[in-house]
Amino acid sequence: MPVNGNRITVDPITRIEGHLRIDVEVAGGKVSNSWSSAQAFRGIETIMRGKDPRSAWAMTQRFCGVCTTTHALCSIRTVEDALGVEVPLNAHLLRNLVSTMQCLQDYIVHFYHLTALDWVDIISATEADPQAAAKIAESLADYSPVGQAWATNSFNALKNAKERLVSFKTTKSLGIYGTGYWGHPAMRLTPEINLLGFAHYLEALEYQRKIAEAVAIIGSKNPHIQNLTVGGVSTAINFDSMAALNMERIQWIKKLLGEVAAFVRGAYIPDVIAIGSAYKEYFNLGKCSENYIAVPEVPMNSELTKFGLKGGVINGTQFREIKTWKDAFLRDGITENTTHSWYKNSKDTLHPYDGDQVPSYTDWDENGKYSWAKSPRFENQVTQTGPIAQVLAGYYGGDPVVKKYVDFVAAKAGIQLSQLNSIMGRNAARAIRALLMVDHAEICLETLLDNCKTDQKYVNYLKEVPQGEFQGAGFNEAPRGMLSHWVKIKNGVIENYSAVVPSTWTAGPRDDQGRQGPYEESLMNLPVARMEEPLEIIRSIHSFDPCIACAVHTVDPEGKEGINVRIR
Ligand code: NFE
Repeated sequence: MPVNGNRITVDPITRIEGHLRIDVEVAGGKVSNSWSSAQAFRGIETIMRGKDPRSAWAMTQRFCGVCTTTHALCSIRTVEDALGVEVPLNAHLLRNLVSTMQCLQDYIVHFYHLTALDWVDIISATEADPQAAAKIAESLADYSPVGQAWATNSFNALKNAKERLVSFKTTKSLGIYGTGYWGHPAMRLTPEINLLGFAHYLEALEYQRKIAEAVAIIGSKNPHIQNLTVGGVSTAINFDSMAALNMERIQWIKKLLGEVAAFVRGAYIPDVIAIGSAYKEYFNLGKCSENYIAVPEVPMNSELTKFGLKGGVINGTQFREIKTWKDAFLRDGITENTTHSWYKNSKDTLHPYDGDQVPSYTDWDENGKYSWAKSPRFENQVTQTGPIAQVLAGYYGGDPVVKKYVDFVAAKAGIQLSQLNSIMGRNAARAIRALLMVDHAEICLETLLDNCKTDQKYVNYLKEVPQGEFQGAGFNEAPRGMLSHWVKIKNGVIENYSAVVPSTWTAGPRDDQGRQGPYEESLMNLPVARMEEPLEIIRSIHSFDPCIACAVHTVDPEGKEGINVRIR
């Protein structure tokens, strides 16, 4: 960890997707300045030019190896929007299942495998008493929305987990666990809670795999699903056919989803509340912008007027509902600024339809350009996307189920709604959203089974791309927040393609007015106990679940003439 006087550079931040560099200045034990720099660039949008728009979804899901399905889905919605194609309800329901289950996998992986070890000291867990840990585990039933202790919290399971860990330690086989900040003064859990956390870390590997399997059954492959087509899905639905999505496969998905639902309700939620309660001050640290945006998600009719989850723009506590993806203020309000990003554009601030992005790498310059990510803004405001925005849109929009879950977690953790805007609050909001994903996946599955009794249509196949000029936008609430894709189509092929990605909204650098992006804001005033081991910084950045592979998209680093490169 390079430390230079009062400067810390963390490069790369690990346990994230992609390459992110964070720089901070520390004064009086607290962060006094901060910079977030996306360090990788790559590109797919430029490749899209001249391609058949019906193929865009298959290519754009390669933006990322994590949220592949979200780009596929957003892309296909974009082309359908541009060409005015209506999608049958069954196809929406299958797509919703993919989308909600993908979020579930992402959330489980994030909490247990990407951030848990920022809070759980596994070396301390080797000192735990499994009997005492099992007792604590029983008491965590109170933190579960279904009031049940997690089934495998037994003495034997915890004893096995401890023995496993002790054997890793004594044989010096800690591997990827070898370099954690164990024994750091900011680590505070008892050995018993650390043991519980580690046991669930191991179990979570299995549950994230189960939900990924359910996505693969529908999508034929995961990552990178194969079952989309403009106008619907290519997954034929026939309950009696071995060659289609049949009753056996549906039941298999139902079983996997049920097991994951039990894990989320019985282990994930109680763990987040227990860890959050032990690190209470982290509900007051790491605050960033109080402007939030989330679009409606989980479409429940072909006309795209009915959604399972609400969207909205929130400024402080002021709520404006986004009723549909067509709302003009939504589409008009999004811009991207490149004043501090490595581009030389005709204008620093552009609407996503007007891509004009020329890469211009000039090294890291804290007063000038220092990131490949751009700075998206909504109505010229620094705005956050992500689980907090998603949950607040439901809360302020009056969704009783969202309110019930938020109130439950807030009451158990002893926090106010406003404290979701914090390091621990981001982890809590993500867990709340996982509960919603479970519910909506179950609702979509039941609705599909019901609808299929009388309607087995799953595609309005688009045989040809019409001639003429079209443009359209697609939206998706991805695990990390609002994703939008933008396309211009001319004479049957793509003229321009653009993606404004959740992690870009939060990871972006300062804008033309010098306003920091959300990652940067979240680091300001954060206490740092040890300059050489800046665990607090990692905790804050991890709470956003960064995906920098998504956040930066470009191609042709040499910037050859005639090729426009744009990065999101
Ligand atoms: Ni690459 Fe993603 C999500 C999208 S990026 S993981 O969630 O879209 O923020």
